[in-house]
Amino acid sequence: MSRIGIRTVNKVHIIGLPFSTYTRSVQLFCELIGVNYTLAMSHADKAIEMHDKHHRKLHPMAKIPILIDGDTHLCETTAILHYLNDSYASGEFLKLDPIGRAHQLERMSLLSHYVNNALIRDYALELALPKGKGGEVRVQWMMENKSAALDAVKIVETWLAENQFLAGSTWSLVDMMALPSLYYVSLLPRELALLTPHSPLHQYLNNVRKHSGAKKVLQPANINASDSQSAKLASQG
Ligand SMILES: N[C@@H](CCC(=O)N[C@@H](CS)C(=O)NCC(=O)O)C(=O)O
Repeated sequence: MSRIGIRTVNKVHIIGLPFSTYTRSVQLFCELIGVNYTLAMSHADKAIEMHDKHHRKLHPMAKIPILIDGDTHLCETTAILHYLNDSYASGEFLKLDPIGRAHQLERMSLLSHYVNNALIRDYALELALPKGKGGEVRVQWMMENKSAALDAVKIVETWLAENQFLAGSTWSLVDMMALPSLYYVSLLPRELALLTPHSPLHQYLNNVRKHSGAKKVLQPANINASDSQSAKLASQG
């Protein structure tokens, strides 16, 4: 597979919300490869309301993030990360050998289809955007989902038993896909914690946050549950 090589870029625009995990995956990658970006729920200077007509034009399922690069708009985090990697990072963040690459793609797919949902949508998000009556946190619901979330943590811990990063000895797109969710999980209060004190995830998160760009993105979320964009995000999970 040929590498496409580094292009120069003035600035890309990420349509998203700063606390959204997938938005953060794209933001994190831009920070790591030094691509300048803006981030807002807007397109061409027009505000976008979550799920509105404009939003659906850019993403048929009205999800975030969406990347704007000149005339190109692209949705779905995996596709966006691939595009940025090939266009602005010489493809360095995925292996080139077919099996090494396929294993990395396998992990990205496991994360985006199962692991991240078990950790965030079906567990941690409830604390930030509770869906109980009168805005109460559904603790019982979280407890019912806890064993699936713990299984998801174990999957990622197994990967870390092999290497310092999630799919090899250096950063890869797998780390981008996982880090925002794993960071949020590390902030859970003790009574709802998913990580044991000895989890290798603590060391991993400490290591990656030594990178100034990673530290900038991996910060506690500032979520206002009464904000309409956040409420719409919560309503879909
Ligand atoms: N498959 C999408 C998932 C993105 C996603 O679920 N984004 C969440 C925010 S982290 C979202 O847009 N939620 C709003 C909704 O589901 O309506 C991707 O990989 O980008």
